Amino acid sequence: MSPQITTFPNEKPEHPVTLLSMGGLMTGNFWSMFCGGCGYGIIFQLFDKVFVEEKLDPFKYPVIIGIGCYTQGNTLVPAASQRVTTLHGRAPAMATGIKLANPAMKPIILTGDGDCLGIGGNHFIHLCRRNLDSVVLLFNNSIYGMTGGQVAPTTPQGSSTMTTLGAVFENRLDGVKLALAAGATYVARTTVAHPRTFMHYLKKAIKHAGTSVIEVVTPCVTYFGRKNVNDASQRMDTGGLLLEWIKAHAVWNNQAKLLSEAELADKYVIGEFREEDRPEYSAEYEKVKKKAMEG
Ligand SMILES: Cc1ncc(C[n+]2csc(CCOP(=O)(O)OP(=O)(O)O)c2C)c(N)n1
Ligand code: SF4
Repeated sequence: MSPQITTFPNEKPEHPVTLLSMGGLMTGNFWSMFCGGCGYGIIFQLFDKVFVEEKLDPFKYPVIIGIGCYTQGNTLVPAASQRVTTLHGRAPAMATGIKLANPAMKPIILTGDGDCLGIGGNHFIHLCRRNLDSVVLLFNNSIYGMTGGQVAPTTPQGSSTMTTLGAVFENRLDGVKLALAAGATYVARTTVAHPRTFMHYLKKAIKHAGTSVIEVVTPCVTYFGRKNVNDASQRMDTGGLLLEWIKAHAVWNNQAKLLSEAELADKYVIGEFREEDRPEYSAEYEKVKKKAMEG
């Protein structure tokens, strides 16, 4: 994709890095197509800020994007980023190909809870197992947003969704535990309500050699918030109410040790869970290639 960026006559860009938006493209007026109160705008703002603060060359960090509401963020990443929008759940396969073809690249995978833990669960497991040098930003909004609010693997028990009659009774899948079990070597979880922590973790993940997984809990006002109430029985139909709920339900991992399974059932345990050095897939693959070339 060309690093050349364009602005549109009616658009008033306030974004510090990217001056192009899909909304601007389509209407000449709007900054993005995310719902008001959605967390994705915040995430992309912070993502770009990390590139500026760390003086990263976006060209070296191809952005591999799954399918979900966040996919339109492909217009909000730094202008010089190379972007690939993949099939639903298949970003890890694309990232693996890119990394093996050009080990100097470090793919950054943007994926939703449905994309990564639902339809792409198998691909995600094997990316972590191989410890491919890449960063996975796993956006957990507790729902399938783009397709209309269906129950997701991450929807908390007892919640209400567009496709469940009464409360959700299924067990919730924990993306962090899955990444740890599968072998990812940097694993963390944070929320949109903890922006500095998110930036800190992302900076570490970019420097880490191996598979880094950062789950980011983010509000979907339209399909999760609007269908559910907070502890004061208010419908969480604004970004503020849902962000406050996320913050109140986020528990740091050292405090979580003092809580029971039942107490943690509707919580998001945040913090860093693993940071270790282990042989990285593309480096090992290069050794095999060298050996083969030597005959
Ligand atoms: C193979 C395939 N199956 C289903 C779909 C339909 N689909 C598109 S996005 C999506 C849900 C995405 O949810 P998530 O990854 O959680 O992202 P969100 O929209 O919540 O940000 C689904 C089921 C698809 N595009 N391709
Ligand atoms: S449906 Fe939910 S996740 Fe999608 S843009 Fe709207 S608030 Fe964000």
